[in-house]
Amino acid sequence: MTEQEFEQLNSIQADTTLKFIGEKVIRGERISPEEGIILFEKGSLSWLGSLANHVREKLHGNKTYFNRNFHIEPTNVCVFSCKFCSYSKLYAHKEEGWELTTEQMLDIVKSYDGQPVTEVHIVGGVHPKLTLEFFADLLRQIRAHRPDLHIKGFTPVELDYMFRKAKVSAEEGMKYLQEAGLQSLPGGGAEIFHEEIRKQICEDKVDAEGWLHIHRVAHQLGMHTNATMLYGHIEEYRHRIDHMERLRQLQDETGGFNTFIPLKFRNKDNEMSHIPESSIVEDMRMYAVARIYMDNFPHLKAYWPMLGRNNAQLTLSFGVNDIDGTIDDSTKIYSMAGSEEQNPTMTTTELVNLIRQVKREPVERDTLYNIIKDYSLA
Ligand code: V47
Ligand code: SF4
Repeated sequence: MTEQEFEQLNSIQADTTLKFIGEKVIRGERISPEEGIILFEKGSLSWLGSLANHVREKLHGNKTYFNRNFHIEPTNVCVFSCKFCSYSKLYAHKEEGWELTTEQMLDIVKSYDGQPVTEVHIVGGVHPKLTLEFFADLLRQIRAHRPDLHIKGFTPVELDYMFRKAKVSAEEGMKYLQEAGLQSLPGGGAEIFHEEIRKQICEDKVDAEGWLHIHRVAHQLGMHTNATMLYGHIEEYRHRIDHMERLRQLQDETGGFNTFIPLKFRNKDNEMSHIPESSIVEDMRMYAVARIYMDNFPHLKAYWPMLGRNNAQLTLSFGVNDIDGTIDDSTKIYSMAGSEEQNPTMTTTELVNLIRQVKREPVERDTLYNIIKDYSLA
C-alpha cells in the first residue's frame, strides 16, 4: 500500500485517536506507550495490518529474508522451572532428558560439511554440569572445524547461570566467549519482562535487568543480538508494551539489536496447558503492533516452526520481513509445545516459494543480514 493509499484509508478512520496515531506513523514519528496500548485495544486487524505494512515496505520494500541454519540443543535438562516450557526435564529427573557430549555436537556440525549453511544456533536447558569452560571449548572446536559458520548461541538465562558459577562478571564472561568464537546472541529467555508476569511464569531465572544487561554488554563488545517476547498467555497489553518499550530504550542506547521476534505461546504438555492459545487474528495484530512500535528495530521475524508455515506466510502482510531459516529438523522446543510443525525443516526452494506465493521477494541472508542471494534477481 502506498503512502497515499494509506492516507486515504486513514482519512475514513472514524476513531480520532487512531487517526492521529496513524498520521504520526506515516510521518515516521515514534508512538508512545499509551498509544501502543490504544493500538492493541482499538485497532482493527485490517487497519493495523495496512499501517504495519506501510512501515515494512518503507524499510524493506518487498524483500523477505531467510537463512540456511541449523540448531544444536546441548541438553533439555534444566535447573529452572518455567511454567510454559514443554521441553525441559528438571535436573531432579535428568535421566529422562538428553545431554550431548562435545563430540556429539561436533558430529552435528560435521554432518553439514560441504553444505551451504551459514549459521548454527546453539540453545538449550541450563544443566549445572555444562560450564563456561565447557562451552568455550565447544565454541573453539566448532570455529576450528568450520570457521565460516556464524555461531549464534546462548540466552542470558544460560549465560547468567554460567557466569555466576564461574564467578565472572557479564563483561568478563561475554569477552571470554567472544574470544572463543561466539558471534551473536539469539533472542530467547526474554519472555515477558514485567515482574507481575515474570514471577508467575518463570520466577527463578534471570530477571529483566539481568537479561537486558547481558545484551547491553554483548552490544558494547560489537556483537549483534535478537530479542523475543513470549505472548498470548496471562499477560495484558500493557505488559507487552512495557516489554517492547524496554527493548526500544536499550536499542536507542546501543543500536545492537537486529531482529524482534514475537513468540506465540503454545500450550501442549506444560504447566500452562489450561490457558488457551491466542487466535490467528490476535497473532497478526501482535505482529502489526510490534512493527509499528519497534521503530528502531530493523527487522521483524516470524519463526515458522512455532507458528506453522502457512501462518508465517500470512505474517508477511502484517509487518514481518524475515521468516528465519531452513532449520533442518534440528529443534524440539516447539514440536514438544504443540506446534503443527512436528519435524521442522524447509528446503531453500520451499522457503523461496512460500515467500513468492504472497508476491514478496525472497532474499537469502547471513546472520548479520548480508545478502547471500537475492532471488528476485534470479
Ligand atoms: O525463550 C519455550 C520460547 C524461546 C514455549 O534469536 C516457547 O533468531 C512458545 O528464543 N510456547 C527459545 N514459546 C527460542 C528462541 C528463538 C527461536 C528462534 C529464533 C531465535 C532467534 C530465538 O522459546 C524461549 C521461550 O520464550 N518457548 N516454550 C512454548 N510453550
Ligand atoms: Fe529451562 Fe529454558 Fe525451559 Fe525455562 S524455558 S525451563 S530456562 S529450558
